[in-house]
Amino acid sequence: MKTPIRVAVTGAAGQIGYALLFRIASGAMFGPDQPVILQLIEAPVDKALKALEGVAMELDDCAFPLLKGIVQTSDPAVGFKDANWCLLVGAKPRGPGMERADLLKDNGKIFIGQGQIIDAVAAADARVAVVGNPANTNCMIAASQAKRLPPERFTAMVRLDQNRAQSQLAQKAGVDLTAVKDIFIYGNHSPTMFPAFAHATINGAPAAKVINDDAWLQGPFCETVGKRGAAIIAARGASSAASAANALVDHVRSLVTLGAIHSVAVKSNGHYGFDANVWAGMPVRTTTPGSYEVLTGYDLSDAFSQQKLAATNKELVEERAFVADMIK
Ligand code: NAX
Repeated sequence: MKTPIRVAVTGAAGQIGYALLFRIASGAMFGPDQPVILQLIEAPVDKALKALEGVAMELDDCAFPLLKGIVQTSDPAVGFKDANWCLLVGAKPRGPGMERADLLKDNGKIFIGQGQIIDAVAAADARVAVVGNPANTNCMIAASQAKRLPPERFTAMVRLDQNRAQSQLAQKAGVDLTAVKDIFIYGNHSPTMFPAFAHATINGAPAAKVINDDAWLQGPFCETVGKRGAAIIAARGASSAASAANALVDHVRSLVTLGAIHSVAVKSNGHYGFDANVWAGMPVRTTTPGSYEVLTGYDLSDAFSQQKLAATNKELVEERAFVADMIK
């Protein structure tokens, strides 16, 4: 039996948490032979902590053979202690009439604190994956506080957007989902994201040729993927939860699977025209478990791609400017 890995999850009693924890405990994230200890962190609010108790009871009741322990806490120093993976799902939601700058600042405070504590108490090999929105900038903020853990260890999730794009392309082409490959998300997890279809393939042929409808690819396709979250809220009356949890399972699973090629928001080193030090979605290949190299060889020099990349980069730079005084 392998040594259990410690997986810290913030926002554990939230709706994504509820769809996520059972998948981790069942082995979907780290594999069917990897035991886990779940370290569940909630806000110091009675209602949330009470709900967390209920979630932990349900985890017990699943009798998952791989689940070797559950920690419940509102103290991040306890929750992140020795964690190998820190999944930052909890965040403050945008309230009615709240400005984007205020949301960024309120969440900035949370992610500054969590970045510092993770850096201080998590395991030497700790990896961090951020889901709580605005995910890219929250990730940048957390990484900015780390002195021990390198910034490459901090990733934000754009996998839900990749999965959405893959599904849309398959439906449009009338093919099985698995026929669609190499569709990657560039930039921010927001409606400005760019699902770059230029290099996507369908049954090995260029997706643009198979679909043969540039107006759809540049218009409704990009728009549907970018605004899918809002469409789900409009239909369901609540934001994406099961699909978001599933995407986080995919995000981490791909990051621990050697050779996997997938979209992750990572620290930019200027690739694809992104400003250095914003966290932008781009394609990576997993090199060793938890580590990756950015794939820089995709040609996105055409005018449409350049305009999309510039727009999402601009938004990331603006978000960084909103919180610049906090991360000095
Ligand atoms: P919920 O409001 O259901 O749950 C959030 C939970 O986080 C709550 O239980 C709350 O008590 C907890 N929390 C708040 N502050 C905390 C803190 N400082 N420490 C620990 N826990 C804390 O939201 P849910 O639907 O689960 O969504 C969670 C986050 O994911 C939101 O920020 C949401 O916007 C974001 N999303 C990101 C996606 C992505 O693709 N990157 C897609 C789905 C989702 O919208």
